[in-house]
Amino acid sequence: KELNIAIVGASGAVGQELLKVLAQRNFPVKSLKLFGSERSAGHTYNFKGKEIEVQLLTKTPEDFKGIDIAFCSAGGGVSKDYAETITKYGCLMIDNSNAFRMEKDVPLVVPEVNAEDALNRPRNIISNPNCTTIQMVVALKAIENLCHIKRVHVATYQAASGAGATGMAELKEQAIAIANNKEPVVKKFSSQLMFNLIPQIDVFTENDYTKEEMKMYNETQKIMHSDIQVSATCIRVPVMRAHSEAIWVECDEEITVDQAAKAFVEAEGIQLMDDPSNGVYPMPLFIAEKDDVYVGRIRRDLANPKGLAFWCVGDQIRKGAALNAVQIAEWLIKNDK
Ligand code: 11C
Repeated sequence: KELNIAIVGASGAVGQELLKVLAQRNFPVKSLKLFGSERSAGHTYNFKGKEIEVQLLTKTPEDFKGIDIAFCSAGGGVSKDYAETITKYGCLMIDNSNAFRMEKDVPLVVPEVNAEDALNRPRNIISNPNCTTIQMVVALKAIENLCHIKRVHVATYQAASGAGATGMAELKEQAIAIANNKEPVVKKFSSQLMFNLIPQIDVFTENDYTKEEMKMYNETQKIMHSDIQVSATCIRVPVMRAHSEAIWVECDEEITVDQAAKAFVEAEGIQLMDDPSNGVYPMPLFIAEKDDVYVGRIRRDLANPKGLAFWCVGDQIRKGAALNAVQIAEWLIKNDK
């Protein structure tokens, strides 16, 4: 069956990736409407050889009448403001923002982990988790299948793409400026990112963790239906578009490196890349634009007998956003009869 699709936030980094992913995966698109802000309305984008003009997003529910699925990626404020408009006539909203993720009547879905949650969506909204959470839970699920994970410590190394197309442009402009002995311009990030690390993503909360770090705590529990405790430190790094994570898990029982490696090999959506003595491990430069989550550097945690440490890299715009949203839709096409 072919579907009528909309993309809200078509000009953004994720909107643009959605166009690519839908085309590359030959998603069954009958018609495609693009929506955007005043700034992007009127632009045209190519989809499978056809130029499609971005329409201004307004509060006219009729614009979404007949649309089966709207992929939304225009920020939390827009998602909140327009959810009613989008869903009024039965359109399913697959929302990439943080607007509804923790709401009880909105499923938060990573198909490799909790696809079935997508079937229960009373508001006709499904949330796509934060990118750092998505790649981590794909990897954690493989371990959880072996043995319950009690707690996780994670340090993230997050690419400029997490701050959108303007974040990527700023990193590139800073690199060019520095190479030309000019002062790098800082607009999007709180400090110069090139040649630097910024240990703050999103704002701080009352417990001194950032919102980004608390997303990893709360979203992981919701997706995995687990009491798992996640303590994260999220860092912005001068990498273009794949996020990396150093992860330490503590399970109820001891699991071996071989058991974990086998679980990663067998898991859906994971590529094991783990031959450190030959310099083989995932690196963000080479994982950009790949679909899967890459795992390597698996080892026993020296500081914890029931612990295991590993390294995990995933493309932030793809599996961390656009691809995961499209995979939710693909799963529903197959399973929501
Ligand atoms: C970043 N993870 O890397 C963020 C971007 O809640 O959807 C996505 C924020 C979100 O900056």
